Amino acid sequence: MGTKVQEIKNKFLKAIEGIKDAKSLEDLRIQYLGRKGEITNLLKHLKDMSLEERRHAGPMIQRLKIETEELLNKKLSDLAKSRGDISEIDITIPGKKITVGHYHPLSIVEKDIRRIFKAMNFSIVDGPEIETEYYNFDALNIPKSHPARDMWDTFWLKQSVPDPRLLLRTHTSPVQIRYMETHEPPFQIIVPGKTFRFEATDASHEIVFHQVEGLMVGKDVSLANFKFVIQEFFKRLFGKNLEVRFRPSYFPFVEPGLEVDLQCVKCGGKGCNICGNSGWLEIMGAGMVHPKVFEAAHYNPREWQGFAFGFGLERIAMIKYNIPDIRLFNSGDLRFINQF
Ligand code: FA5
Repeated sequence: MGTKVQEIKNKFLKAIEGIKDAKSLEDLRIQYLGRKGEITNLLKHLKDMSLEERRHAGPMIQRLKIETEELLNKKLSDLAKSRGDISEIDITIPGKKITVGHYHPLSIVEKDIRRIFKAMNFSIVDGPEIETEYYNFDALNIPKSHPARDMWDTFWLKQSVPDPRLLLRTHTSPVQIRYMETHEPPFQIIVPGKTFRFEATDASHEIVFHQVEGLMVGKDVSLANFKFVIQEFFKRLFGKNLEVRFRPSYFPFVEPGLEVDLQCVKCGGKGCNICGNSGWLEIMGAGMVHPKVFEAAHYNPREWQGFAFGFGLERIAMIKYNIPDIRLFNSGDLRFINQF
């Protein structure tokens, strides 16, 4: 009987080695342990043996049966593992910490600005970063030979076709014209976007920066409306009431033109290092839309009036978070960025 058991065992071991899938494994199990299986038959035969033979053969066949079952189970789990059904997961190992990303400070401030103006019923509008000379300058009442063009140092594009002349927009104001060309007043919009100037960088100037343009046009929109809107905007952005003051200034596309100053967010007007001890922060250019700009957009300037403004997003973020140098925004320095 010993030889027979050993024979079956060897045959089984050889067979199981070549098994590659669960179906063949099940066939193998049936072949040996099924109702008419080879090992089952051996067990059935025990009853025909003498007591002496049974004592000897019984435990041997039982051992073979157990070993065969164990090998079949192991093979089944090996096959599952190699298919990726089961991995060796140790559920007691502490989880790996996933570092969660966060918004860049400029994105945080831009989202705040969008939310505040949206709540005041402004629409959010987009425009191209590569602009034509016409929209960036001419339509905004800045003709070719006018010295005011020097206010905006410009990146001109190299072109194989000379007309229209293309540039990287120096401000978001061209979107005023683009929007008016395709919409009827009354309306109020803001235009957040990227702008480019060919100038030396320092703590408050970058080559690539962001502006937010504002434009509100209606039958009787005035600077009083502008003052309310802008004061309300700052109140919601900085979470407190802050005074705003207007100083006369010059931009070819507005008349009258203004510089808007905001009461210093840090010292409240007493004077500190942020406001250069003046108590005020220069914050944006603004004014009433120039009649020539309305004409360029085919509006009747006697019928419509409105205000426009434009401010630097970086400047607002620097004030809000007390950031001393504009170049930090694009520095890629994690010590800076992880503070937000
Ligand atoms: C303009 O660009 C006008 N288009 C704004 C305007 C719109 C006036 C509508 C009237 C009516 P200015 O060149 O001053 O204006 O730029 C506006 C703001 O952009 C500045 O106050 C400043 O915060 C920001 N800015 C300008 N140049 C840079 C620069 N190189 N780097 C970072 N921010 C800048």
